[in-house]
Amino acid sequence: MVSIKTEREIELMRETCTMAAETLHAVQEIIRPGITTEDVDNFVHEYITSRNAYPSPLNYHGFPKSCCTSPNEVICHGIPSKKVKLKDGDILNVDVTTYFKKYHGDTNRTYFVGDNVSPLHKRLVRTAWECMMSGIREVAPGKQLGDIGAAIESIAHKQKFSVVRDYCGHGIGREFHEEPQVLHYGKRKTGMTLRKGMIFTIEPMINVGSYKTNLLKDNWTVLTIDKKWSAQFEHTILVTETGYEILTILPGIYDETTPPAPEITLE
Ligand code: EYF
Ligand code: CO
Ligand code: CO
Repeated sequence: MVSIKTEREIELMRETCTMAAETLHAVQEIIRPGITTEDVDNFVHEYITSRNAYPSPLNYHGFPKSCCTSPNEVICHGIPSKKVKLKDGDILNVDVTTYFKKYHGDTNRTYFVGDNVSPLHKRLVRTAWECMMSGIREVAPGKQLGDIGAAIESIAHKQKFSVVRDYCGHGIGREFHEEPQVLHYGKRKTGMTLRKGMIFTIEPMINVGSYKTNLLKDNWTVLTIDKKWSAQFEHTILVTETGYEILTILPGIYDETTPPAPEITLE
């Protein structure tokens, strides 16, 4: 059952989602060569708990940390660790979910570490962002989930990148993960029809090489099967009367007009 949020619930979702977006904005300031992914986790934990909120990943299905940190060939659910030190030229996805006033807000971004990210990996990150935005632009009452997946796939494939199929977006609200599952691939005019008041994430994972995944023995960390790099962006989206509202943007600071690597133009 997909829940249709009331006006009061939407207000509460705006609050938690804004906090998640503010956390990611603050994280940007600490990302540099030499820090560890545990430093990122400590920062996220302190930022969220000092605002009387809770980091949703902590203890979720037993997850041991407050956010996911996924560098380079890690697709998602990377566990922050003092053994993982960031290097100039790396990329790092940080995935933050806040639980505030009983509602979850979920967002992630892929950051450049230092000034020496390769042109290929800059294009990968820019493409992942364009994929997410193209999926978001499909959202409106009467449109179908397959329209979102088809839009994402078409942008990724034009760049000769692949779309991860094993992990997907999800409904969100009182629960971290609710129905529906939001696939990042698919066919237009297929799948569930969108209705005003639905809230879900769109979070495509885009790979340089194969779309296939490899779950590490820790049972959390998801890697690309060929060790080529992967990038991801995520927003929490409300279906409105006429289209969509992105709940995890910071207007004028981080919104539809602020792509990563703006110097790149995609063919
Ligand atoms: C193989 C978890 C991880 N699940 C999802 C638990 O939606 C998320 N990000 O946008 C999301 C974040 C986390 C998460 C953090 C921990 N988990 C459950 C089952 C398998 C798994 O990884
Ligand atoms: Co997330
Ligand atoms: Co999510």
